[in-house]
Amino acid sequence: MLRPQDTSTRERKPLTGLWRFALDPAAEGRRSRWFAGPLANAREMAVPASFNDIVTDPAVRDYFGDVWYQTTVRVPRGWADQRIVLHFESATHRATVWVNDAEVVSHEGGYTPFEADVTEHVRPGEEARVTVVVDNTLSFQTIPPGVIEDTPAGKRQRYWHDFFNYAGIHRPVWLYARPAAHLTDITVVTGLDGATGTIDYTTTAADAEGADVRVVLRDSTGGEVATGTGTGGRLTVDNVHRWAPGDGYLYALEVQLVDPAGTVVDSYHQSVGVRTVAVSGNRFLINGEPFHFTGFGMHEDHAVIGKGYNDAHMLHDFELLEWIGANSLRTSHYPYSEEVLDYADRHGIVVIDETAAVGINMGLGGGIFGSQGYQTFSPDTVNDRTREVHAQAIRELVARDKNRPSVVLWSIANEPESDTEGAEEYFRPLFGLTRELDPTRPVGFVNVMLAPYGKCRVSQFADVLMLNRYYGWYVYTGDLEGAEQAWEEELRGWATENKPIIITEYGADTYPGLHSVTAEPWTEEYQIAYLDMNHRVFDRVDAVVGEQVWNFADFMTTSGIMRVGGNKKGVFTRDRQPKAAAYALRRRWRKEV
Ligand code: BDP
Repeated sequence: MLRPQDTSTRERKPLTGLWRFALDPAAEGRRSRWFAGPLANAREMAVPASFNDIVTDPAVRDYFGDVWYQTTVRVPRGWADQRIVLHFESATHRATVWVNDAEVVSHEGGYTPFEADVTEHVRPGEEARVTVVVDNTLSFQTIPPGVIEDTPAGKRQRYWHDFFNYAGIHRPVWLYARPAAHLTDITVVTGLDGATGTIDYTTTAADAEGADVRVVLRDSTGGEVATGTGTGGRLTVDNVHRWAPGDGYLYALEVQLVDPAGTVVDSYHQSVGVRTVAVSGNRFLINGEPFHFTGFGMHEDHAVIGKGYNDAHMLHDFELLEWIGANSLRTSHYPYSEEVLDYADRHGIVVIDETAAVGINMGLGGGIFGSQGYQTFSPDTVNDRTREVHAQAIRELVARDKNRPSVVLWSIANEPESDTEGAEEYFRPLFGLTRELDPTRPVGFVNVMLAPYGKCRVSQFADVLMLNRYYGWYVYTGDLEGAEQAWEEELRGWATENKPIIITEYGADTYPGLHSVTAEPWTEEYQIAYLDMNHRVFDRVDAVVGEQVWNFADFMTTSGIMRVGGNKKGVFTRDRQPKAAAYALRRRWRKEV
């Protein structure tokens, strides 16, 4: 699927703004055909945004089930003779869409795009009604998983991940026009041979019999540097300007579909960063050079808009990353907006790209978030069907982000149960699938404390070890000396595996403004002392090639005795003010005193 673009042959129109919105607690909307007319008893809702925190009604905030969104769009009159497509960058966690009275598409998974050709259902120059039912329910067969429990007070949604289940239409929606004969996909794989860069491209097209493909590669000033013909081929660039961490240099590949008369019938622009990624022994190499990750696990999370995409927030978060000296981030715990990845591509920020497979671990959830009594892998819980949904999530993530130079590593799950036979069986094929889909990038998953060195049965499949550890927080709380010893001992065990190790989470909840002379947990002083202890350990273990603090900023979670207005492990507060640890990290990462 190619993302909507304005080119010489394509045009797009955003459907963002205020839509009509209604809850459907009795799940009657589909049966009663709510899509067949103006949505009754609707309130206004912003798109993109999570719906949860916009209104004051607790019934909306904690709602699970179907919610309905509706808008009308006037189809540009100039789009006659074009194919007209309706495109969603995401709808969390699943959606079905109608255009006027016709059902046009359904999609499972809250963080990847989907679209439908709606040409037969609209008329250029006229208005069309777009209705979407979004369902945010989580079950054992969804990614992430959850369960609806019957309680004396009614049904409750439980889940095993530590962030609020924000839902809605979180990202832009587009109506766009493309030609009947059109490009459907482009793949680029880059290589380096000394100072020469190579770009292997492949393209696919639809309804394009007899058409040929022409490609033109331009540098950042628009100068032509290479051309090619054919649906696939190799371009070479002498004295190539490499994409590198901190230097997000992009070439622009224009792909043209040309009919037998020589007319360009479709044109699409693919940005290309020429770089290589490899793992060699315990080193992670970008362009053949060892790379050390600094940065954070993050969240798409802001006051009021929840997980909704916003240009200003996106830019500001990247400003803070730059300020603090972060060269990388992990899209914990789901694929982030494409706009975020675009920025990372343009600015040389290195990305660990993660699926939404978080919380496949009922042992962990039982301890921390209060949902006990389930076995993780079983025919009634996380099962073969779940794995197929997970596989599809991996396919869609790779399809979406495969051409991005910023993405250097796939993380196919966060903290799943990984010390059991069931886990080994569940994950083996998913690693195989990911490698088959993308042979060019390392693959890993994020290991949890409950499956320490010597116990984990899934890390054998990973190219890179990603570890989340909370020595000095969940264990050895307040005892940084004990934590330091135990942590180093475990890490030295992992180091014997001769793989690069990235510490993908280490962090301590910190209430901004809370201080103590002796470092007490929850104080700003403790957060600094905790990070310092971790850094001493990392600096002593050669295999550690990355440190990503949990978390960039405080974020919203479900309520619970472990959380105070959300998770407070942020180095920045939720409104992006620095805690004292931010300055300490800045000194370490920017090597400034
Ligand atoms: C890990 C999870 C992360 C949590 C974090 C924490 O990967 O999502 O928010 O710990 O407890 O278990 O703060």
